Amino acid sequence: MSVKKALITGITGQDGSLLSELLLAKGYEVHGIVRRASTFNTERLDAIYADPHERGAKLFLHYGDSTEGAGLRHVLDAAQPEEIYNLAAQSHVRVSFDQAEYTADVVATGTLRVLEAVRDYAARGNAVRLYQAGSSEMFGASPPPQNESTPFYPRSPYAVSKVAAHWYAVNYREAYGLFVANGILFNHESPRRGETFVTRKITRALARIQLGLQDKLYLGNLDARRDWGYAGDYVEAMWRILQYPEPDDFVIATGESHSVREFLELAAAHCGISWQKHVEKDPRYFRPTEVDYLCGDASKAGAKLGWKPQVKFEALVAMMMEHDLELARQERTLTSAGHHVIQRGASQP
Ligand code: NDP
Ligand code: GDR
Repeated sequence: MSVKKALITGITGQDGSLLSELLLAKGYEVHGIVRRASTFNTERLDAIYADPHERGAKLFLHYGDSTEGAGLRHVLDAAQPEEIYNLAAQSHVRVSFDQAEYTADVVATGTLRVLEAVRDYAARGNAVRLYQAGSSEMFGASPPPQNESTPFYPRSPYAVSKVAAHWYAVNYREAYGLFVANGILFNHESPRRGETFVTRKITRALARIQLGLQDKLYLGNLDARRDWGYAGDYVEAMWRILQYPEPDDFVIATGESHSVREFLELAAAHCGISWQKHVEKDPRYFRPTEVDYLCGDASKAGAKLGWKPQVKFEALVAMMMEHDLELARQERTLTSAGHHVIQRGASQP
């Protein structure tokens, strides 16, 4: 039997790396698109990357960028995938207010470039299925619970771009009969979450405070409510969406919502910190327009895909806290041995 091949854009991100591991474990050959950078940006893939010259390598990386269609077409021809997961994005909501045009280029037009490439690839006789990474941010100001019938009301350039990408995907499905499916995923986190998203920013900082490595944590709006799940469960949902017999759109969520303050309280309790002494508000972390309350209804995914989240909120917070406490312990060991450890991202959004 021939090995199934998948292509992942955004493979170096939180979801891309977790999805790669899932697909490799299922026996897939995995291809990923990586941006050229002057420093290494493949850290999340280190555990699974083998030199392609080695026998039995199953993970292959190709240079490319969502802002360029020609390169994408070359990668499709080289990789010959049956499944494509379009995860590449400038995915930070706050940053999208500062880099609105770039965000639209990568998130909205970037998806259009993938769809155009897939359209031609399919026209050459290739059977292919495409997963488009949609977001609960598309619901924005629409009140909860949000499901597949909830109207979109995006509140940031990022969210507007994701709505455009969603409708491009629906249009290409209807116009050209392509297998294109949208996952509308609510926030999902893990120890691999980027350090400028609020959950990881909190767990990294509290761990360092606990170990005496820093004193303050600057945050924005603590009242926003999010439906936070575990990223490992959500990449499983992406795969299931593409195995479903027809292309369709699915909300993926836990159905439970918590405020940023609740996340902070639980994380602080886990490491025995009184967070009020350390947390200060900084206006630059507030957004010009905020999404106040997200809580998803994933009953369609439950009924049709048999998907349900495995990791509860409390376990997610504990998992991230434990991971970052270990990182902070390692950092303290180095510091006490006289090494200078650079704390990355301290002044980023
Ligand atoms: P990350 O920000 O961790 O990863 C984004 C990925 O996109 C990285 O591999 C990044 O590369 C890549 N990328 C960024 N810009 C470009 C570009 N111009 N060309 C090619 N690749 C690019 O995001 P997540 O893994 O958390 O999310 C995956 C997808 O799911 C994204 O589309 C996101 O918007 C969406 N999403 C995420 C949710 C979440 O809660 N995590 C919820 C709903 C949707 P590099 O490493 O070089 O920066
Ligand atoms: P979000 O995630 O915007 O929901 O987008 P983020 O973790 O950035 O913000 C969640 C909430 O926390 C509030 N907040 C802060 N956020 C950040 N980043 N930094 C802070 O200091 C801070 N203080 C308070 C925010 O205002 C917000 O209300 C994520 C991304 O992964 C998107 O790509 C994805 O589509 C959505 O989740 C679903």
